[in-house]
Amino acid sequence: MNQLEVRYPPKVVTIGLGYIGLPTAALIASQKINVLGVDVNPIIVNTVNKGKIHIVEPDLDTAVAHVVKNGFLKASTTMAEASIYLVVVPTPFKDRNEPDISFIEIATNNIIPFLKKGDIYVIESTSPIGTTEKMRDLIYSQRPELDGHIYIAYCPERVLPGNIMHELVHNDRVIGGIDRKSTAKVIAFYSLFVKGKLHSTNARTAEMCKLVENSSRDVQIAFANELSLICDKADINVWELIALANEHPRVNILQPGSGVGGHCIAVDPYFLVSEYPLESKIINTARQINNFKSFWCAEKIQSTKLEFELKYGRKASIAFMGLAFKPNINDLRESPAKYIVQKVLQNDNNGQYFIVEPNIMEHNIFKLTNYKEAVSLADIIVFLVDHREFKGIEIVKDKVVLDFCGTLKG
Ligand code: SAJ
Repeated sequence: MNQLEVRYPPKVVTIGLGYIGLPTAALIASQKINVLGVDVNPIIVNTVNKGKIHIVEPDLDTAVAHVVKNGFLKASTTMAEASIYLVVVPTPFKDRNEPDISFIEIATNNIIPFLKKGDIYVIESTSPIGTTEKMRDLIYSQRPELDGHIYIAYCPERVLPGNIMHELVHNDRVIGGIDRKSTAKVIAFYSLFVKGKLHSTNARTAEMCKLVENSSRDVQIAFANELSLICDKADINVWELIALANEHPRVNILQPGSGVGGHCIAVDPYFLVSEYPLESKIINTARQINNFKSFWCAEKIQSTKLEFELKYGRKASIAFMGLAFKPNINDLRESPAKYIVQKVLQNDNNGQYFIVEPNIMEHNIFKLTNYKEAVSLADIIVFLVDHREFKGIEIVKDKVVLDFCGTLKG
């Protein structure tokens, strides 16, 4: 039997039952380890205790139903004693894009009274550099007798929404302890449920690694978006250009789109920019370029609409194809497509619009239209998200098409 299971009664508390916390809790529980999932939201807690889920993620429903039924996962709004505590709460922004670690602090303060020698404390939440050390100091300031007797580490998640249940198991992880014994102990714990490699480092490097991974993707997407702006002016097809450039053995340009959205890549780079503004020039510029791309798309739609109206002497109708923050998901958080639709509608709310999002049934603000119907009714068709449903869609010749995400590139 694994040494860890002998030393510690296998009881884990995950604080936060969101997009990462709930799948993580279910995965650990699937190893027949007792897990308590703690969340401030009683609706989420009740949902999980019924074996149901509050988010859309493939395979998560069956995983949660199974472990709740077998008694390995329970949810609660209140903390309980355990041996291993995982903090998986959000880190939102304060004013001026500064990260707000108050949820991590609150979770840690709730854990502190339960801590005992030999326990493990891990932060998974995306965090500014130095957060794990700050929490170590907070813990030891209240419980000095534990100094050097608990294991503290940072272990960021890397999973892609839509493929979380697979990636949680198979992705490599970076684990950074506040000291070597913490790193080793936390690696031993994660090896119970992760099949990917577990790479050891210190807490600060692990924190920065998470921020750098998402900033790197943001910078690369900004390059593609910048090319799309140049190509628009130079009358060059950006999709063909990138495909040709990528034939070079050492070039791998990503795809331009209607901007960068989601709760990670559009957010995490600010954690570096806000703390290291002088040093993070490319990262900051990439954020600006990707934000500008959405603004530019909205402007382009408006000028195209105006041109149409001047040419035909009547109002143009527009089909907005996609609202999600990326293809083939139903998540609208920080979605550039949603921003663009809102911006166009705000500027002219008397127009005729068909808003399409095949991954959701209904929306509380937007009236949704079936995508085939929208394409046949609208004068101007705007592809905002490269959903699989839109591929190969037939568009009659007299329509004006704005393809911001390469749906028609073939
Ligand atoms: N996008 C483009 N062009 C591309 C690729 C993406 O415009 O070529 C856009 C997407 O449409 C979307 C945004 O970028 O609006 C982000 O999408 P994504 O698929 O790149 O990433 P996320 O936000 O779903 O997940 C990212 C992942 N990070 C990296 O790939 C470095 C994931 O592994 C992380 O776990 C996740 O952030 C997170 O939670 O931090």
